[in-house]
Amino acid sequence: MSKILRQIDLQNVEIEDKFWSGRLETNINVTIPFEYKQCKRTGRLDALKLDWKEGGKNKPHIYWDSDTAKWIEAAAYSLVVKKDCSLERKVDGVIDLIASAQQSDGYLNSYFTTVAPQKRFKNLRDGHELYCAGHLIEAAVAYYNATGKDKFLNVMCRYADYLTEVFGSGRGQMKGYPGHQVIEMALVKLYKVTANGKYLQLAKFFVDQRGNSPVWFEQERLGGNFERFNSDKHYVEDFSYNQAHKPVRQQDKADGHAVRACYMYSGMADVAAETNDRDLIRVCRKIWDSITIARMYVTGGVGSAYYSERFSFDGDLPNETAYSETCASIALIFFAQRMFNIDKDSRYIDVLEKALYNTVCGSVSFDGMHFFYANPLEEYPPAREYRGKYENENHVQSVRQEWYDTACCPPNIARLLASLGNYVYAHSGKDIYVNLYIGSKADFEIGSTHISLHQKTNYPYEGKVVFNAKVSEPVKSTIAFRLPEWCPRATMKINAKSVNIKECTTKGYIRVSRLWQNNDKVELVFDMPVRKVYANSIVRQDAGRFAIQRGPLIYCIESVDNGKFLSNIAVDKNTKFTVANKRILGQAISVINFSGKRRIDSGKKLYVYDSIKEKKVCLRAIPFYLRANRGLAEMMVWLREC
Ligand code: FUB
Ligand code: ZN
Repeated sequence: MSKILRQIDLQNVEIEDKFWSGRLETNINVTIPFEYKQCKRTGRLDALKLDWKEGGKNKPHIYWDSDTAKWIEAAAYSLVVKKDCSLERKVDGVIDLIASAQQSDGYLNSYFTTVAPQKRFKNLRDGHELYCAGHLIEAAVAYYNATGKDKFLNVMCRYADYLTEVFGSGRGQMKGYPGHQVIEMALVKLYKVTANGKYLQLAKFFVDQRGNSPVWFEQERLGGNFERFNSDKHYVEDFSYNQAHKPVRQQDKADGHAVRACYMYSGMADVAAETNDRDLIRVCRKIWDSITIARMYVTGGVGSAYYSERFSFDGDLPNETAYSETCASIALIFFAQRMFNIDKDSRYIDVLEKALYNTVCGSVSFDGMHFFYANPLEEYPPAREYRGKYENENHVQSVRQEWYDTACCPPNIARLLASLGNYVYAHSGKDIYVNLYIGSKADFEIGSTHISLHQKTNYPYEGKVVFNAKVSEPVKSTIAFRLPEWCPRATMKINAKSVNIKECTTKGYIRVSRLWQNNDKVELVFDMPVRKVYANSIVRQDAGRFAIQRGPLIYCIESVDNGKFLSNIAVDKNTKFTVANKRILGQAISVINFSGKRRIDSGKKLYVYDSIKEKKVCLRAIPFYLRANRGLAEMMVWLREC
């Protein structure tokens, strides 16, 4: 296997970007403090005091610790970006609570310790203990990397040490694995920071143990002391909900609960990369293809089925009832980045960019205090209200919510945004990869030479990107610039001299190998026309429709701009799309104007014979990430054509 790329350290990237900086500041200044208050208000923090008694307020829940952990992780990344003593003190306070909740054998879980102590590890399928452990480990690693303080890391090493005793293939060890993955990725992070190989081994054990016969979840269900969490409805005997329907190496399609699945695929890629496991990489590639060829929305959303929040079957991508959980797109981003690090192919970052700019970016409001859990591609508020009331679809809302009982998404968004700097570049040896076009300054060491890259751009609304290189001495290196999949034509100049892009592009990267000199300037221009996207016929819901895309942004129409009953609208086949500037929420936004027809009813009859009247209409689309910001509105991504 060729060298694995690594993301560069967060402290080496400084984002200064028209599109992102404001959002990232809001994340640090508003979202992170707001989510702390939510964790406090709902009892998540106090649960760690372990003093809850039956009949008391705020009964701890099986996955509360994971929300607190994700909040710490977000805070840790934000401390790298911006020093903040008062936030650091707050985190230290929570870490003290976590440390005080640790049991003498290393075990740590606020729910099981207070509510069901005799049920520890008795229901791995639903209990979320290893999921909470995973998030806590990730948070501890992030906080250690951010501050150098090792209290939390030591607590989590003790817990992980205990887990390596409990789980494994040895005599007397449990052969089980988590019902909700994430610990696989976490253990690899812990291994990288401690160099303790037993953590990597445990991650590999969890990967390879899953789905072996007899399936662990069946054994524990039939065994004594099985704790039920009212989630049996998700289980059919094929065990696919938890990706345990087959041994992992025999799986070739993304299946089951989408967040669990994509966290697991990310963990598999981690284990494969660290252990040079080609067979596991082969499996990851197959699963990647199954997602991106047949099971992913044009917005980078995955897990289309509301029922069980899961991947369903090829081409099943309904719009109005799409689940497309925010966490699932975040998990897809993790998977994409890991696969890119292994294969160095732009196809992974193309998907990462899609999920980032459309689903994730739109899942938090501009005020930083409202979040989408599900991200449907079509919205008709009365239908949503009905489903919320009678079909109990309480995670799918027409407008962003302040919090959810199951609050996995809000702190996940916060940690992803706080670590955005990790996704812009990658580096290994003499190779630097530019993956995302985000205004930034980044520092790299190539041997003893220091390179600083300064990127300036108005992406995603404009396709021009300028880089200025500062080097401590001339240095031979390859800088690879991603050629986005959506771009039909690009030009590049180095120090005003044109580059033949075709000649130096491999695996979607324009690879510039040269002796870099101080003040070298690279100018990239990506043509950014408005493009129509058509779906393959396996997506029956999109037949006769197209989506609008410009740059990485998917657009949608809303009733606020286009009137009620969006499904009455059809776009002229030959319409011209014009890009115009409009201020929305105080931001300069590129909206897209075009023309079409709207059907008009001739009376109140439900059905009429033979023909219907139409009128010409001017239409406007806005970026999908901006939807639902101007009151309750109908919204539609896939448009009919006439
Ligand atoms: O089970 C914990 C979290 O709740 C999952 O990651 C989400 O999909 C939601 O089901
Ligand atoms: Zn979520």
